[in-house]
Amino acid sequence: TAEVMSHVTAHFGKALEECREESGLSAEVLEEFQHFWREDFEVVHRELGCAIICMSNKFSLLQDDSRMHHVNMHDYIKSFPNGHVLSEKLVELIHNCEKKYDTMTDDCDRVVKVAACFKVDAKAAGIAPEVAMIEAVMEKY
Ligand code: BOM
Repeated sequence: TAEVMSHVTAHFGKALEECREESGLSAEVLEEFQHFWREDFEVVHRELGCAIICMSNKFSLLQDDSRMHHVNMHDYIKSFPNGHVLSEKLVELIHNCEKKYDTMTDDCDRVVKVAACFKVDAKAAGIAPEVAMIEAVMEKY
C-alpha cells in the first residue's frame, strides 16, 4: 500500500546524503529522496541510478551483480509497519522491471531504468505514496 511505501521511502531516503559524493547526484537534480515520487520528477539521471545502488548496498538489498537480493528485500519491507502486505508485490514489481532491462551492462544506467519502470508500475498498482505522506513519517526514522 501507499502508506507502507511512504515508510519504506522515508527510511531508504535517509541513506541519500551518505551516497551523494560517490554517486555524483547533485541537489539540483534531486534535493530530497522523497521527491522521487513527485509527478514532475523525471527518473532519468545516471547519477540517480548510482545513488540507488549505493543506498541499496547500505541495507544489503542487492546481489553482487547489482540486481535485487529477493530475500533481503522481502525482509527489509516486512520490517516496516504492515510491511507484510507490500513485500511480495514490491519484489514482484521490481523484478519484472529488472527483466525488461537485463541486457544493459552499465549498472547505474540500468538501475535508473529499473527505478523509472518501478515508479510507473507502482503508481499503476496504487502503491505510490504522496510526498506529503512521506513527510508525515520522516521523523520516525
Ligand atoms: O536492479 C536493481 C534493483 C534496484 C531496486 C530499487 C528500485 C527502486 C528504487 C527507487 C525507489 C525507491 C523507493 C523506496 C525504496 C524501495 C526499496
